Amino acid sequence: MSSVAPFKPAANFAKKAHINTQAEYQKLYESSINEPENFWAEMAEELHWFKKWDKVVEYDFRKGEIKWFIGGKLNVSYNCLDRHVLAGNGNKTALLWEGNDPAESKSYSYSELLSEVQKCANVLKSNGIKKGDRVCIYMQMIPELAIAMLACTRIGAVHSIVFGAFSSDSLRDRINDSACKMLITQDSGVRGVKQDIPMKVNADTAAAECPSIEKILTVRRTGLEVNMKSGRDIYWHEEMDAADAECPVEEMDAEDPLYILYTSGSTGKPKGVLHTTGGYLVYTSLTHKYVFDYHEGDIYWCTADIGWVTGHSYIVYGPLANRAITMMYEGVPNYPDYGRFWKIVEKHKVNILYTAPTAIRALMKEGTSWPEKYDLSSLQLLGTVGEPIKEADWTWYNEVIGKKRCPIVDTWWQTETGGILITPLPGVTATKPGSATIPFFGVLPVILDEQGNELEGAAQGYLAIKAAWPSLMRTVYGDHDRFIQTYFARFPGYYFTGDGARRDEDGYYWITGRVDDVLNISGHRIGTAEVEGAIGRTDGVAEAAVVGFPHDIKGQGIYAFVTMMTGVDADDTTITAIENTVRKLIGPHAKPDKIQFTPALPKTRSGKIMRRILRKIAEGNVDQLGDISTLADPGVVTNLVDQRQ
Ligand code: 7RM
Repeated sequence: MSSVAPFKPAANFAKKAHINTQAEYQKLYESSINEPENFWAEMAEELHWFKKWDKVVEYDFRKGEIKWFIGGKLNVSYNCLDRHVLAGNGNKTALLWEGNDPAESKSYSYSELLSEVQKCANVLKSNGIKKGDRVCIYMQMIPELAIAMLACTRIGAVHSIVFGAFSSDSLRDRINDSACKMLITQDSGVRGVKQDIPMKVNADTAAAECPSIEKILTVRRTGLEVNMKSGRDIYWHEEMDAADAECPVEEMDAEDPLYILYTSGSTGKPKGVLHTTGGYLVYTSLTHKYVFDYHEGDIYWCTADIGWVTGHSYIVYGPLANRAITMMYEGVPNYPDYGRFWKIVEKHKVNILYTAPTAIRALMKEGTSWPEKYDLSSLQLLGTVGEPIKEADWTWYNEVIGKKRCPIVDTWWQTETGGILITPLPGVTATKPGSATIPFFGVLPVILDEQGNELEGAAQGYLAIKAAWPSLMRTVYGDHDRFIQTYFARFPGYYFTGDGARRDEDGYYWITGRVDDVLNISGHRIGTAEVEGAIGRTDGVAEAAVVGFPHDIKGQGIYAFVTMMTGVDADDTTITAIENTVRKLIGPHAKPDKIQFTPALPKTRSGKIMRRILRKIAEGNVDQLGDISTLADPGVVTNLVDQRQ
């Protein structure tokens, strides 16, 4: 829990914000909860519909049935492009692209993007893709990725994007799960120091075991010579050159599938999260406008990769539906050096920056000299997503990057939720470092106890959502029963998030982490995130991950894996310091039983700590580590096992 007083939005920020009084937020929130049909009908009017819906919403969580804007007809590409061009805004910038190489950047106006998307849609069509067909996209962060997505939506094809760092095996499994007909990729990719990520080679390896793939469309990014199989493989530039520049849009039903995105569950194979058309676009555009307080002309940069949901909703669909200027970056935060993010902010005069705590920690570890080299005065608003942010990291972001001028929106959501559910509204909500604060319009979070009782007031328990919102996933592709079992069975009548949360006396939500990470130490419920936050506030500590292990007396003991800042060595006094900090910030019951220092934590390529592996190591089951292929650096594990306490 934060010890500092809440941070009120700066007066000059609040003055120009879309929503800037508590009364206004309250009024809108209440109407969204009390009269959801009226509220969402009004919000949906912001989009273009070929045909209005007959009914706003119908759902039954027990059956996993969710429908929004029933009978409505619209098209995502039309809403993101044509609509703006037809309104006379074709010359306005849509997409800014910054290459991995600092000398490379590009920009597309709305007209230019529309013309590329139409050509690409024709390429898909002439290669046999029809409405409802699945198209797998396996690319790095290049403009053609966004163009391909929008082209799919134009003709009603369903995209399934596989993050560009996944192996060919993962790619194969995802293609096969949804029987994709086409695979779109690039010759090879550049990302940080990596200059030849073998995208087409991986695509070929995967496709060899994917009977559904009829065509592979390859963008030439690096010029690397790749194998082109005749009859199957086609080049993007050749097809685009030959394609007609006009492609009419398909009128889609609001509930027609828009995309599939695979996400890992706690067990088993990845789930194909399915999102549909109308509700998703209404919700992502609305949240993008209000959470980031987007105003015309603002330069908006979400640093996520489009291979994850954050990139889908908040690089491409939400921003483009709002006619925003959205930036896409091909590289990594530390290439060619730790100043790159700040150099990009200065170069493009970025106003809104949305990134992840893991990136903040990585940059913070290198000290303040990097951000100090650059002019960050264009920044007006900062955002975070993906995991709870520690107070020290929040403070660094606020002071060193935002110069205490920029509100920070800590946005809680999931692949499954499609859009941001718990977040401050930057012109209104006083923030508390580490809290995602309050629900967005139409979102009714509840805290449940073990038996599924709703807890009132300040409380801690399971985070569930009591009513449907428009961008909630509709099914697990090909396995509706798994959808029901995973999200609606544990607490009937609610959507269960899989997260634990605490609500404080002001009604603010504090995400404590996945519930499989909640520890029970001598009957005390302790969030691993809480202990990690405390350890992280010890001098010299860069990052910590905490898991449980079986303990004879306490039931569960606390095992902490700790990484020190670059150049800081851990010794016995560090252990004492950590124990003292934990005791002081949480209580003696949260003191780690074991502390293992490690040069690095095992992380997925999206930066999430793989606790499953740490738990096995902590439990001593080092022969049961399971699949470690999704780790960014599998080598980390050997060291962890060797140094086990
Ligand atoms: C957007 C995204 C979802 C899980 C979720 C949480 C954790 C995400 C926050 C957060 C604390 C946040 N989708 N999470 N945002 N925890 N504060 N602001 O990350 O599907 O990849 O992950 O991430 O545990 O359940 S995701």
